[in-house]
Amino acid sequence: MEKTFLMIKPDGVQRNVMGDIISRFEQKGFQLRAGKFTVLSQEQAEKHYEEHKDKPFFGELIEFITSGPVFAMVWEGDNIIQISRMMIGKTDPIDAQPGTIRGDFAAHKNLNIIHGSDSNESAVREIENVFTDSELVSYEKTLAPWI
Ligand code: RTP
Ligand code: MG
Repeated sequence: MEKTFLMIKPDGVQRNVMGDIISRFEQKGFQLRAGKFTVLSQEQAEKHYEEHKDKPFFGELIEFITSGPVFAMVWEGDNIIQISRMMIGKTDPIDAQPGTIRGDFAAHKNLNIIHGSDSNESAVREIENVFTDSELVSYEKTLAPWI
């Protein structure tokens, strides 16, 4: 089973859409393994976005992602990385389709509500950056074996 790191960004927290976003992943049939409401440190933020460290928008991105609380989560499910990226929608809300999280809630590229890992390698790095192994909870979903 694949795991991904999803994080409701500071704007998503401020906009009061955390419940709706979590509902979407629950209703899809994915399983929550861990959650942490926290403010990322400078070091965690730089590690999280390390692939963008040479981009001109890096400073602004780090400032934004550390500007307030985020809700960091680990979710699990078949092909969850690809499917959750589809549910999140394109980076720029101009391109994000209605029905996606960014298509429904975001109006600006820098305020796009949620992060989702883009590969298994990123997911492993991003999860380790915020969670310890013992913070990942394993449990059986006994009510819906058909999902
Ligand atoms: P994220 O990592 O936050 O989930 O977003 P993403 O994969 O859809 O997009 P990515 O290319 O990884 O970019 C990370 C975040 O940087 C901001 N960005 N600004 N000014 C710009 O041209 C620019 N490009 C990207 C966005 O807020 C994006 O979510
Ligand atoms: Mg990204």
